[in-house]
Amino acid sequence: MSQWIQAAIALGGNLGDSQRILFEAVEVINEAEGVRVVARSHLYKTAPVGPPQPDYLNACVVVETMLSARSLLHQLLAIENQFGRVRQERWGARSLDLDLLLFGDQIIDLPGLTVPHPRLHERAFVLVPLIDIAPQWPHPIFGKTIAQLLDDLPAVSSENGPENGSKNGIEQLQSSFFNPSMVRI
Ligand code: GSY
Repeated sequence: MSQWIQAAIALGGNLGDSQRILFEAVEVINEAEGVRVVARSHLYKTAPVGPPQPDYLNACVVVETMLSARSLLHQLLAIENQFGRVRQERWGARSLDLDLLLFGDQIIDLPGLTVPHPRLHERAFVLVPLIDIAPQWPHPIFGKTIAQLLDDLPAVSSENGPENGSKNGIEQLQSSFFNPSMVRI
């Protein structure tokens, strides 16, 4: 019998109607065969990391899945394409980015599939949403929880933040859809 495994996914976008795209992408993830969304974070406006470009909207979800990590990644890439993923340059603006962050406690290093995501622990725009829904999830390599990884992150200067100068370059948006639902890890 196949086992349900919990996985964490990051969503981001800064081209087009990002709020609508992120909402709909979560719905499509939830409708995928063998995948159900069990927790979703708040929605955040975040300062871009990379070349100058518009602010991003970021969020995270936790899913339970019967798929392998490779199959789940293929589903995420198909959903990115379904939303007409546009990416002008590496690290540049895009309509939808879906990153597989964590897959249970598994460590996977195969061509095209690295889990945990290799930059998960460096990115406030990922850790802040993830902490809404999975603060105690241990990073399988570093052995620290998501909350500890965020604590370890150097504070980002407000000069680099979104226009309003919010803390860590991250502003939580009000949204009735992206209200955090916690999941026990
Ligand atoms: O890696 C995801 C795409 N991306 C982002 C993002 O999602 N949010 C922020 N704030 N900066 C980013 N730079 C890149 S590339």
